[in-house]
Amino acid sequence: MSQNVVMIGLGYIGLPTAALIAKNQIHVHGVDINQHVVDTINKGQIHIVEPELDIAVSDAVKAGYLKADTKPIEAGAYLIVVPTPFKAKNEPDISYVEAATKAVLPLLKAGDLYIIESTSPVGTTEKMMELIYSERPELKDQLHIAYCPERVLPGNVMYELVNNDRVIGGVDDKSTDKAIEFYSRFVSGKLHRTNARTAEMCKLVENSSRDVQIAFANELSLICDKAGINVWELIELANKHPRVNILQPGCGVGGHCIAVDPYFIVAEYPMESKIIGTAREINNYKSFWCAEKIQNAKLEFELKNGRKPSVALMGLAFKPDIDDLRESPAKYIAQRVLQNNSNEDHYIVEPNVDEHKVFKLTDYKEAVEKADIIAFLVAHKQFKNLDLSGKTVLDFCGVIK
Ligand code: SAJ
Repeated sequence: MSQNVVMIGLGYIGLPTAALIAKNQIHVHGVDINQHVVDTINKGQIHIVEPELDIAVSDAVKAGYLKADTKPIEAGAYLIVVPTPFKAKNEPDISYVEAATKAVLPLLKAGDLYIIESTSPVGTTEKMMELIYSERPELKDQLHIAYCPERVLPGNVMYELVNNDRVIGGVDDKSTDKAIEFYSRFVSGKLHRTNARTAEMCKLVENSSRDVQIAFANELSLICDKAGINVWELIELANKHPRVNILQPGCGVGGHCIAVDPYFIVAEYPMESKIIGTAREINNYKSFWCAEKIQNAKLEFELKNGRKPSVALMGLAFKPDIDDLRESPAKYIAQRVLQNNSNEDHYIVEPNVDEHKVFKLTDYKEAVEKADIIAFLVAHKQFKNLDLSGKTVLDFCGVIK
């Protein structure tokens, strides 16, 4: 197998993976449809926020092992690391995977390795295999085709890419062997072999499992609110049991993975995926419920004090201590609360972001000082130990517990 790798997709996963492969002195030709991304990388710079990625990319480009382009070239291995977004009704859209496959199709030759890393519905790898062999029948059974999901945590990508175990599933044994051989050159975590369908399902199940567990914690928070029980204390006590490990409730589930991947299962197996589907509903409902709670607190305040309150919405990110606001339940809640109330006093706080296109941001200390109602949406470290005396506090994420 030739050493060269073509990486299609230079985003949050593709670029760090490309840099890691290049660090191991394998030539990587990174491909992205966005010319700005290509130019930025070729200058040795990056277009996303991820610790240590800047140095890895700049080193790889300087050493001549990483080059970006808008078109693929001939190589020994092709990695597809593009997004799999949604169509209407929460159905996965594999058109980017398809387009990437079509782009490399004319370049493929016997013995090449073709790997999909993009989160994909079960059966996608086989579908792409059929597409490839229908266009290039002379290559039938001569390619090595596999699926290997990424499972890194944003913010810790450069470490986890190397150290996490990987699940690798080929369309046949030979493909699995070849893919394992490939990853063993830059991954030090264990490489677990399986078939393509199981590997695809494994990624979906990992994130669905977390979603279901968070839904359980969120459901408890709704029950405890009615029952007059402190849910944080309850969970801490229940977790003293050696075989119980309940996660933390929050204002909903965000990010680009856990709030999304379960739908890949539900869309295809709706009758069988009752718990997975309901977990999605509970976690979505939790955000709506938080927004309603804030509205109710405002009305109560007005009835009691004869004036409209000012409100601090604490946090916009999708989880604590990051600057990523995409698919964020806190952002959804802020939007809902501000709807039709824009003339009232709202302080929007996000200490990890300097400026926002839509929201006018306020320093967290100033917001807490000025507001009557403080709603904690994200448990950022800055929010612990603030003086909240005299304030109405809505703690949706366990900042004060
Ligand atoms: N959350 C809670 N309660 C908890 C834990 C998390 O409400 O006890 C919320 C967070 O606030 C956030 C959401 O869940 O809104 C997701 O956060 P996360 O830290 O659980 O996960 P992500 O989305 O940053 O990354 C996940 C990881 N998957 C798992 O932990 C099973 C990561 O390993 C995957 O690589 C990533 O999804 C992905 O790309 O699929």
